[in-house]
Amino acid sequence: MTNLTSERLSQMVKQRGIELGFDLIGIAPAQQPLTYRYYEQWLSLKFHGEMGYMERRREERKDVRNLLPDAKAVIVGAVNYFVPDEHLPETPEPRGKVARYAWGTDYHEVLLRKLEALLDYLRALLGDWVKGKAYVDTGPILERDFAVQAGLGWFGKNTCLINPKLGSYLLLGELIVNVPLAADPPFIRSHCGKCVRCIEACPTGALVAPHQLDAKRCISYLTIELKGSIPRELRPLIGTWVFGCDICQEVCPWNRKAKPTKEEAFKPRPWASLELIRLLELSEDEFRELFRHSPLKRAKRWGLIRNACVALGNLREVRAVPLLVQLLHNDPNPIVREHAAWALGKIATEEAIRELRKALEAESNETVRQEILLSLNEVR
Ligand code: B12
Ligand code: SF4
Ligand code: SF4
Repeated sequence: MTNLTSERLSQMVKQRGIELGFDLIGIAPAQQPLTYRYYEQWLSLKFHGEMGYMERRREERKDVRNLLPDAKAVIVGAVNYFVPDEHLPETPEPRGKVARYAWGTDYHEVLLRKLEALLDYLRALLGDWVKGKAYVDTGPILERDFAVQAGLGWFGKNTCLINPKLGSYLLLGELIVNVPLAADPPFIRSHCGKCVRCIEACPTGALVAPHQLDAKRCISYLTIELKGSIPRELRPLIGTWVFGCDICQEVCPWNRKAKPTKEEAFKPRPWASLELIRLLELSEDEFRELFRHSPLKRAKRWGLIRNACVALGNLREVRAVPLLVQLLHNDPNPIVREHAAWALGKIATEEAIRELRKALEAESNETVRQEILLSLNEVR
């Protein structure tokens, strides 16, 4: 053991965290989250959609001591990932938008490495008895809740954690430890005031009330998490987002002061802005190679092509017709064929309509046939 006080230990851990590249770091007691009841309510309203993993392991989510039995503290770190638009790579038009958090190297890799280094530091300081578990979007823990408990910020009405100095372009990671560390005071006060910009700006109405997000309507869910068809009525509202969405953060006054990230790994990589037509001809091998270190790999090749079809349909992009036609006739995945049909119906050139009619004769999948029929009906 050591004769360092829990206050001194906390100070040392936080200093080490800042040296490791966290922009904010705080300590919460290892206890129940403050907002567990809101999570239960969210599930009962079915706002999680098809994210089955959000329903599982509720006991662990209820109390971090179910994740690490002799847990004493939760160290919460946040890294600012903001990069101004001017730093985006030059990409030929038409372009698909990618949410900022995904512009650089996969944040899971980046933050987990820092948390593991922090655990090594504690072990070197105190001995091998130190146990820790690190999470970055990777486990049953209400991460924003522990960030609030650790004093890093408040829950915005857009549900994001907002820090008064840095705004909300922050990624979170937690290290649960069996070391008694002095906790920071929680961030109790909301600074949203009467503002409702995020709620008004959300194009799909996903923010159904302050602090309540119906993920089934959220573009981030629709373009990343949803494994099936994007509901037809929501497709026109997605615009050109192909991976995630930033609108409810872009309009937030607390992000006006956002400072560029210091984290090299978060500087924009080639996938930060995507050439939409090029996406349509991406092979599995190219997809794997291009997105190996990118969060975009989560969408899978077919998911990204589905999203590109929606974006190109919304743009009425005539140059995309030949490749959309190829997908409509030849892609083995019915979800891709369905969304290619939708895009062709929106673009509605003579060629697009002719090919939709032709595809109807050959198509055997009922959902794709329905889509073709609806699309043809709309252009008549
Ligand atoms: C599932 C999930 C999603 C889902 C659902 C989002 C959601 N709001 O729940 C989808 C796919 C839509 C999503 C989108 C995004 N996500 Co996400 N996501 C998660 C995940 C895995 C779980 C979130 C969760 O527990 N949801 C359950 C609901 C109930 O929680 P909640 O909406 O956050 O609400 C909390 C509070 O608002 C509060 N609350 C609820 N009602 C009320 C009422 C009052 C009065 C008060 C005071 C509080 C309050 O309690 C709730 C529980 O703590 C976390 C990682 C993790 N394990 O925590 C990342 C996480 C939340 N996501 C993150 C990010 C970056 C995003 C995106 C910005 C990505 C993008 N640009 O596309 C968007 C933001 C969309 C948005 N406005 O939330 C970051 C957020 C960082 C931050 N600054 O807040 C996290 C923490 C990942 C990480 N490790 O950094 N995400
Ligand atoms: S991420 Fe986009 S779609 Fe989701 S709540 Fe925010 S503005 Fe709405
Ligand atoms: S836009 Fe306004 S209401 Fe929404 S999170 Fe920001 S300050 Fe809060």
